[in-house]
Amino acid sequence: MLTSTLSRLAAFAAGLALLGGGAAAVGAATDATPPFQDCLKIAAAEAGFGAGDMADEGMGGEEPMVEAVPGADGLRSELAGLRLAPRPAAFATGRSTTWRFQVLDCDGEPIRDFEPEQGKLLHLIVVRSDFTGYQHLHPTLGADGTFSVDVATPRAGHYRAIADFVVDGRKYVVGTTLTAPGRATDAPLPEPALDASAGGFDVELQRPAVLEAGHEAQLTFRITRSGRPVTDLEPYLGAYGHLVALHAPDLAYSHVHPDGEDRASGAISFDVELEEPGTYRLFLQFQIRGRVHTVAFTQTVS
Ligand SMILES: [Cu+2]
Repeated sequence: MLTSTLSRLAAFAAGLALLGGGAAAVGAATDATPPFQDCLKIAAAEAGFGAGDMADEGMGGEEPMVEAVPGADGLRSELAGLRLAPRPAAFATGRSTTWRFQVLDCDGEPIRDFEPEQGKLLHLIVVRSDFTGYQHLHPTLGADGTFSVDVATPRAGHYRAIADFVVDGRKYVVGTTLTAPGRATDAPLPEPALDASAGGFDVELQRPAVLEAGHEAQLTFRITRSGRPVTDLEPYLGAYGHLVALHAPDLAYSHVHPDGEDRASGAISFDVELEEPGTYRLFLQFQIRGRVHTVAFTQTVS
């Protein structure tokens, strides 16, 4: 125990020494330090960005697809030169708290040049460790590069905050854990199902008989009200439906690309490729008459 603490302290000291060296270098020769875009570009290439799987992903889609940096699953706060830097916040159980954070570049400076995706600079998903309390939020970016957003923590426990954004043509997903104090217990994940309801709407999931990890599959959600297909789906953030897939139990985040909709029959389709076998919770959001509804499905991938 003591040894590991000591070695961690040593590693920390070494890190500090490195930081000090970097700062000295910056001071000595400003020209030698590339602007943060170059630094991030190099870090992304080192992480494997642009190494190939763009070709098949880009085919057939109508919208230009932004390629994600490898490892963009929200499981880490640092990714390819970027770092999610949360401000300390005292979350109170049972209410909302304003949370502030920055995204720091290679030089530790807050990034301000976010490229809007689906009309927003940054998409933030917040969900409790047991996949309850799902929130899809759009934090406001201040002039100093600080984002702020009201986050609800209805129950005590740990919440994962996952930020999805585009910088310099690359998609990044980083995450951190927010804690609401108190005694916390996790509810078991609901059993896999093909039906879910919210706000008076029933949603049926149509999928291939087997979902295989690493293989693309089409998922179609059919929305009905009182047994009749809805015909009044409205665009929400530039699409008729938004789908987020989170892997259990680690809450790893997957991107899902919309594949079209049939408004006359209330159906929304997605091309989904889930990389890891296991259990997933899928969160679908759609808008009808100005209101956004969220339904969730548990699904198993072999
Ligand atoms: Cu969003």
